[in-house]
Amino acid sequence: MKWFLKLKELPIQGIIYKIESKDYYLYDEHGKKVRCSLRGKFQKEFNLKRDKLYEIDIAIVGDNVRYEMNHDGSGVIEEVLPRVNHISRKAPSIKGSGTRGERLEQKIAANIDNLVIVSSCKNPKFNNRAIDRFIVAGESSHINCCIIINKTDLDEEENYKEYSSLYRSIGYEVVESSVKENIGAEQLHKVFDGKTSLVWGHSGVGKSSLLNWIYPHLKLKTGEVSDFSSKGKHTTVTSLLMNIDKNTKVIDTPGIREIDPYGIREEDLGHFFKDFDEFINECKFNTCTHKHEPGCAVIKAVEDELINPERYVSYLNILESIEDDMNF
Ligand SMILES: Nc1nc2c(ncn2[C@@H]2O[C@H](COP(=O)(O)OP(=O)(O)OP(=O)(O)O)[C@@H](O)[C@H]2O)c(=O)[nH]1
Ligand SMILES: [Mg+2]
Ligand SMILES: [Zn+2]
Repeated sequence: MKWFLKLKELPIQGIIYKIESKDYYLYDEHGKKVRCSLRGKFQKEFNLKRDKLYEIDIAIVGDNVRYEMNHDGSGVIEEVLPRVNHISRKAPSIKGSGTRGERLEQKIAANIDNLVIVSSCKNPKFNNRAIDRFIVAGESSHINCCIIINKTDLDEEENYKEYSSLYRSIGYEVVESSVKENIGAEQLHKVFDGKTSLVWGHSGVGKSSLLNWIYPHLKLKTGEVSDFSSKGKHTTVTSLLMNIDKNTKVIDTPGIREIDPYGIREEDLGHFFKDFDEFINECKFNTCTHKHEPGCAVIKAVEDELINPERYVSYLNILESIEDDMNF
């Protein structure tokens, strides 16, 4: 063997900021962009795991990876470094796959400090059921959740205020914002600055608009909301991590239709509702699912108006969707 073949450089480290099909785009240690592919060995792992219905994402946005350079300036990912955390949902059902597709985990991003849940007062319609689902996804990954209620300019009656106080009373930070009327920027900076935040929510609520507003150099594409259905048009098509400054990263994501939290057992769901926490230990049975069991302290707290019925309905709603889930 000739000497120069042995002279293989040690792999270098980068962070994945975007994935398009089989291309993984990284920022290297100096912030330079590198396009990479995954080393073939990962493909084998993917096939094995797919058969066991475990996961479909080997490397995801926010992952720190080690890679080697090719001569043409592209790279090959050799190793995905351990994650601090990741956030995921059940992958949407794939046409023709029966229930199987629904059981896969779709990982959205890794190594995040904040899950920023964006909702809108109107256009699309305010949806607290979805907010509660996003919260469960965040809580189950032990990630700090923050709620943005955007487009306050469209709700003259200020109906959203009831929900701001509900979520604040549970302990969540809530930002009421209007990109159109320039309200809330200061508070948003406090949420984003110095952290890595994942911005998540339905299409059309204003995720990309918010980011453009507080960090104007981003120039993300934004889209109209359909007049007919009041739904967003899925303008952002791929998750994108952006370095704002040395300590601040934001990840804009495509709006999603369904948010089904992944990998949660019935008896654990209550723990991801922080407002249920102080009652759960008082339930008669420690396997209580707070649905109909006798001696349930959560049900009693709802009756006594100590837990908001809206939150309890959301809870039952999610419980129903995980009842016939895969066995862990
Ligand atoms: N009235 C009003 N409109 C807003 C506000 N924020 C955003 N919009 C509008 O809402 C529409 C959708 O905004 P986007 O930023 O593209 O929404 P998104 O959440 O990124 O949508 P996807 O990329 O499809 O997930 C655009 O027409 C924005 O101008 C707001 O505070 N008030
Ligand atoms: Mg967008
Ligand atoms: Zn109970």
